Amino acid sequence: MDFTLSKEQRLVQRTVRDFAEREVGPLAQEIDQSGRFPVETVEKMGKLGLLGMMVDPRWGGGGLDTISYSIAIEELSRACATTGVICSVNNSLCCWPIEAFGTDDQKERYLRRLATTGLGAFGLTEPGAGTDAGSQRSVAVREGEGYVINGSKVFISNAEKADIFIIFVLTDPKQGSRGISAFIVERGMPGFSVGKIEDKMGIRGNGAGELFFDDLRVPRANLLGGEGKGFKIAMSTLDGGRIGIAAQAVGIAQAALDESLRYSIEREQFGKSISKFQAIQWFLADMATEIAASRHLVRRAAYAKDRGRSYSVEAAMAKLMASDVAVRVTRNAIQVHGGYGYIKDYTVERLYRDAKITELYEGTSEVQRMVIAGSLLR
Ligand code: COS
Repeated sequence: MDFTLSKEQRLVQRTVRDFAEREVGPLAQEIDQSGRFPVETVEKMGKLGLLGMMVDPRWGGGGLDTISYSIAIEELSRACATTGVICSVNNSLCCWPIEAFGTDDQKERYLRRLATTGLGAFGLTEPGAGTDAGSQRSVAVREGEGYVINGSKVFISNAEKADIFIIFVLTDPKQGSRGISAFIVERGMPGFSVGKIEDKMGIRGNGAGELFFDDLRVPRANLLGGEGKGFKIAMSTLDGGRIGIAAQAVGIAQAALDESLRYSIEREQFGKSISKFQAIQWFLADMATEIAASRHLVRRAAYAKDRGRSYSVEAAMAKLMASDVAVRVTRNAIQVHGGYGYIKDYTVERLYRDAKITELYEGTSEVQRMVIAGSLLR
């Protein structure tokens, strides 16, 4: 595999890095402190073509490959991890399944919006269905030309501001995970509401919250991919989502290395820059090595996806490693900063809190190990 970036991929990197440094990074601390959803950034990302990066231009998307996409998510997350995941959810978890499984009518009505001006959310997790995603409780019952849906979801990223939601509910409870179906629902449909937005340790501005379905009527035209196909749609969507989260983890870790380099060069103790001490140099060397290895795993998964090969295990490996590295690198970045690293004025304090969720959402590290081990033992 040749991972030299193409001219187009380098252009994406330069463009998104420039946008992230100019427009995204300066808001990161305020978003973290207030927990505010950065709606203005979403609008700007739409104008720049970042909301539907991999979507076919026919539906208003950028037609980019997955490597370019992973570079964009890395750059956004390096500046602000909240913004990185808002963008990743829209691209990987909302645009992708509609493009892969939707009808032309659904693409016209929803994908075009998601790729330009809209914002999506992915409703799979329920209070009793986290890692065991197959044990859904929400139910859709056929009625006339459509379905009536009752149930709820929790921890749904973008819930606060999204206008289009892909939700997973049982259409045939007797069939277990084979009885799950996916529906596209819109904010404002009678019977649909967004509940409490969570006050979280990190990634504080992505408006993650509850969804409620109370006799929510959805037309049959909004069933995505056919009855009973929901679990496979969710799992294959998460395979791509995990590339995005792994890229986010690389971006967070890179930001921690950037901060550590800057601080260790400027900070003096015992009459010289602390970067002259081997104890600090070893931290920096380990950080750079682990980040490079994680980035390679992300690009390897993206490369497989772009070539139409299976990428479930590659994505799981990338996410497992990159999230572990992000937590370790951000923790060690605080160590390099000493007491200053524990203070909110210093970016590494936020990066450490932001990094933790990458080991949890879109499948915990244990789920990634289940996917990897399952394939080894099959
Ligand atoms: N792509 C397509 N289909 C898949 C798939 C994938 N990546 N993984 C599993 N499937 C299919 C299987 O082929 C199987 O199909 P059949 O019913 O036809 O045999 C079906 O899905 C069930 O598979 P499996 O038995 O492996 O499912 P489990 O219920 O044992 O669950 C785990 C497996 C734990 C890996 C899965 O539930 C999971 O990923 N959980 C974490 C969910 C998650 O990431 N949540 C975060 C939500 S978004 S923040």
